[in-house]
Amino acid sequence: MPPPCSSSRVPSPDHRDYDPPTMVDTERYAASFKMLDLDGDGRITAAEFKELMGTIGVNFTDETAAQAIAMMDTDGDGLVSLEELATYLSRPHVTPDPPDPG
Ligand SMILES: [Ca+2]
Ligand SMILES: [Ca+2]
Repeated sequence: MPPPCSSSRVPSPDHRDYDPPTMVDTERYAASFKMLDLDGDGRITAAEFKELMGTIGVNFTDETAAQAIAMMDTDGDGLVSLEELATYLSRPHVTPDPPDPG
């Protein structure tokens, strides 16, 4: 006995290709990134970070700015991309350590 065909009783869920939801939502952080990326080249440098901090009245030295960049720079090229910024900002944060008086 052949099985009945052309049965449309089972609703077929959408099995279309879609991007896996594991990527960080960079769109969410694009505005913040643009604020930091002063020259608009798509990368935040330590100099840009330092300058931006200066505009809001926070004095960063070259060294502290580089340290801040390094915290976000996951691939180690010394620059922060939108993906890196988004990854950093979307990550759960721990309480930052107080500065070491040295
Ligand atoms: Ca830049
Ligand atoms: Ca990087």
